[in-house]
Amino acid sequence: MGKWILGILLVAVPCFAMAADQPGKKEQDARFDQTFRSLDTNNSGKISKAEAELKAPALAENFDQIDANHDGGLSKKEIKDAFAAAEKRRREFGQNLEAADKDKNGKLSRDEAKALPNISANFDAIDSNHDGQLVIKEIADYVRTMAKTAPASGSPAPGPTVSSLPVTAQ
Ligand SMILES: [Ca+2]
Ligand SMILES: [Ca+2]
Ligand SMILES: [Ca+2]
Repeated sequence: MGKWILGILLVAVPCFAMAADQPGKKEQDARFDQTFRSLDTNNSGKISKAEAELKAPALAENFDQIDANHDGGLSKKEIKDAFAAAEKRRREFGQNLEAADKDKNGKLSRDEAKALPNISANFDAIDSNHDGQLVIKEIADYVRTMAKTAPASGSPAPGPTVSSLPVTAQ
C-alpha cells in the first residue's frame, strides 16, 4: 500500500474502530458491538436518532445518510456499510494523491496538485507551513478539519464525514 493511501486511511478517527490500523477483525467486531450496545440504550437492535443525539452527535448529524432503509433506526449493518463506504472514499482519495505525486517524493507541488481540483483550489489553505509543498500530514489535517466543519455535502475534501463519527473506542 502506498504511503499516501496509508496516510489518508490513518486520518480516520478510529471511532467505531473500523480503521485499517486496528487489530484483528475479531477484536474489531467485538469493539464495534460494544460501542453499538452502549449507544442502543433501549436494546432495540437499532440506534434511534434520539439515542444518536445523546452520545454520538456526528452519527446524528449524518443520520439520514446512514439510515439506508429509512426506517428511523441505524442497524449495525447500516453503520458498517457507512464505514466501509467512507473507507472506500478515503482509499480512492489516497490513490488519487498517490497518482498526483508524479515524482514520488511524498509531497505535492502546486503543479502536481493541479490533478486534484479540490486540493488545487484550496492549496494555500492546506499548505499550512507555506512551503509550496503539500505533505500527507497537511492534507490529513485539512481533511480532518473539513470533516468537522463541513457537513455531508459541499465539502471540498472527499466527504470523510462518516469517518469522523465521534464514538471513541480507545
Ligand atoms: Ca435503518
Ligand atoms: Ca511530488
Ligand atoms: Ca507544506
